[in-house]
Amino acid sequence: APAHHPLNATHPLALAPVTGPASSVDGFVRQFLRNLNYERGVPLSASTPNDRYFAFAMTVRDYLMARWLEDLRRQRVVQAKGVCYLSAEYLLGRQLDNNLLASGLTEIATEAMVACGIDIEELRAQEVEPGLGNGGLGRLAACFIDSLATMGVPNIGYGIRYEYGIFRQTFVDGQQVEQPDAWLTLGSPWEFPHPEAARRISFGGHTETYDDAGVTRSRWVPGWDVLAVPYNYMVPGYLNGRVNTLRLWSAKATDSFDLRVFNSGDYEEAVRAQTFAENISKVLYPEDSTPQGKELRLQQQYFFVAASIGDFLEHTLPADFDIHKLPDRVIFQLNDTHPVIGVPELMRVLVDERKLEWDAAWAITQQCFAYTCHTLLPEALEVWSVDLLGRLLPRHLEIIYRINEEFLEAVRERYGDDEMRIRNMSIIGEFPERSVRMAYLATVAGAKVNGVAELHSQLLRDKVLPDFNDFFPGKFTNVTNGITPRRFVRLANPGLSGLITEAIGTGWLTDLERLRELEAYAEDPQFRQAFAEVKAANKRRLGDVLRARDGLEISDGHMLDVMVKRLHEYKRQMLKLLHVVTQYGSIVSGRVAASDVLPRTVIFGAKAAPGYAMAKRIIHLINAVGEVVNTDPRVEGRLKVLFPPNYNVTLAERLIPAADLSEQISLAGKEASGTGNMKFALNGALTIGTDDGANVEIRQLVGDDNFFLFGMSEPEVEALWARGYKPADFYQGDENLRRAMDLIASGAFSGGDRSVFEPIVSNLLYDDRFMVLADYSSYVAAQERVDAAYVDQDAWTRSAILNVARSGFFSSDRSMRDYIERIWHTPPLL
Ligand code: B1H
Repeated sequence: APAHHPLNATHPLALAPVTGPASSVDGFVRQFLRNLNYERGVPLSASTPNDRYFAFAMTVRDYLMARWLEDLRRQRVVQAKGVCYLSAEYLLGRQLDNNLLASGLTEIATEAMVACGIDIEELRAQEVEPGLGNGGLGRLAACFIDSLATMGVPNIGYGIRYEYGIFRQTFVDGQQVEQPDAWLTLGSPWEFPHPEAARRISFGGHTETYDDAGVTRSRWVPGWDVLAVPYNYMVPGYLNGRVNTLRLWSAKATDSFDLRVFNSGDYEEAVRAQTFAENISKVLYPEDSTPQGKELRLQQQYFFVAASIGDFLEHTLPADFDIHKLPDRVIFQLNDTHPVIGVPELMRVLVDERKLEWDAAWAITQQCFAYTCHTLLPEALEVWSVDLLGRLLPRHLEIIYRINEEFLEAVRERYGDDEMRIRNMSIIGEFPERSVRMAYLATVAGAKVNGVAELHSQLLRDKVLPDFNDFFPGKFTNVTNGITPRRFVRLANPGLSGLITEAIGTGWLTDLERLRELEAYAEDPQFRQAFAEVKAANKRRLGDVLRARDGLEISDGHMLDVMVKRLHEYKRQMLKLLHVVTQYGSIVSGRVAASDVLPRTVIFGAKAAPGYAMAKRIIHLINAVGEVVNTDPRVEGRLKVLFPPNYNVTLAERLIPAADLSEQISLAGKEASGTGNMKFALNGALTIGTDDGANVEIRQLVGDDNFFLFGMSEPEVEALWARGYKPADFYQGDENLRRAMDLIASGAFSGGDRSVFEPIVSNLLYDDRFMVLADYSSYVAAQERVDAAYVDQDAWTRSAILNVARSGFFSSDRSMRDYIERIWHTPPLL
């Protein structure tokens, strides 16, 4: 340890174990006021809500600090194998309540604020959630690090401290307008900057060979560099005294930029150069599922991965560590292809810097990485043009070429000169331009490759990477996604949590399969009644939130039908909307009396990637339909469409517990897993869904009677494509569909202007890549079954309870156990 490290301090007080503040209301108040006075520099009487939020958060932090330091010390001493989770996204959500819960301080802290006359809700409202992710992939990373801390598994999460997270969505005349997410404006009490631990990250330049004692070696002569400054965040386990670390990197200009001021006197140019460097961690790319081959994005990826790998090797490992034993100490888990540039980076460090033989370095590298694939969409598989990669990271491109040569050599040895196969398996693609296929690089380098749900993993093996599966038997595996029950059940749904704990005790929060014990309670009328009351209370609570947040009203007695997720054609928000338009059309044409329609409020929440024109048009249409449906007196208020803007983790925590019906309606074979689907089931919503992603497993577990299945299966989708899909045939063949489409096309939702939504209509009629029209009739029929089932409230509630009782499998703790057993081999540190 360096000289300033506390382990080396000789003062007797420095040697005593660190203790947190006393766990009592008085102790909390004292520490809170101390933080307010000494950290914020204000007296309580003159403090702002933000001051009080900061002092409060710092007090919670102080309690966790002793555990954090102890965990860091223990991990240094034990040197057990741990997981470095490499992820470009962490969609954390608010931290305050989670950290209170984890430290067991909720009651003490609440009483302490009452004692000070402070409204704790006002403090909660101050926190801006760190939206450092797009959707499911980023939220998954956040759930995983929560579970690892709760299980006591050594883990560092590595990522990027974006100055601007996912944009804030607003609607202007029903259309999405993006605002920057300046989440750091008021600072964050949860982060610990460590500028002294900054690392220099290089880019550009060229490579050269040189003679190293008779051996010809290659080396990189970079052209420019930036500093990566780490910010640490606590990741507390649930009531187990453990705290892991999330380490996010922020870009800062190196002094070489500043020097140019003096050298050239060109101040403006120097400042420009600084801005250029600091742009690297400026903003999260808002494309979910469809990465753009932008240079800045590759810079971001290399920036955080090089900093993380370097940090782990030089900072976390002891100075005398034998690098050949690296696989015994760490597994770098690649969250999709975004961190895959870490593969050639580790090779570069081992070969160029540590002077290992290529083969030895490659053997180590192949054991130290594992790759999780999160998609099946071909357009989502990341590729980097050789041109760009070679300009930005010339040495890494050389290394990739050599990895590829040796790999293709091995393929040749195995299959002979099967040029077709070799071209198909090459890490370097040739069309439309020479480029590096990052998923292939990850597959070749990774010890394991996993998909995120059973169906997805099977399709990965059989359809996306069959040649690789053949070549690397045993490399492919599945780990079905999960969600943390601490945030998404305990915190989001205190009513349900209380009910569960009353029935089966507290163990379920860390052993979610124990929810099975609730099955018996599904038959208990009293329990059903209590369960239904919780759902009703959650709806009222959501109503309060939507009223205050957006001025929206939820009507009493309505079924809440919720579809929240990124806006993407494959997820098929249009299918849900066609159902709404169908119902609306039947009412206004008089075919169905409004009084015969089951009252429903349909809630959408979705952000569209700013450059995704069709997605934005669909958002516009949802708002336009809502505007008309909600105000047409003929509807008699029995059908409503609400679209609160800026769906995020904080809103999800209110929406999901209030939902009756969960919409999981992607085209089969397109949604890798989904994780919202799990959150809804665990909060007692019934699912209407296709046989896609993890829906398949949800349905198997909860049972067909408690799940509304519709639509084509994946093989049926394939078969229809093979026959030749003509969406217009479905339009012609279904009167309801024709009416709904015609209503949109007629301008009924655009003040008579037929041109506004024409691109949506013609896309569905003549292209419809995601087969909305093909699944329409099956969907509408399933919705009729939903309507019929909802009439029997008691039976519905029974099904909802069974959904909760049978969904324990979807805890991210279980996902972590699967990763540990199948991939990582990193047991908990007890
Ligand atoms: C998922 C992404 C994704 N899959 C590229 N792929 C991104 C791809 O910034 N980018 O370029 C961002 C995100 N995200 C999602 O991962 C899947 O669609 C879900 O089905 C899955 O549940 C989730 C977690 O595995």
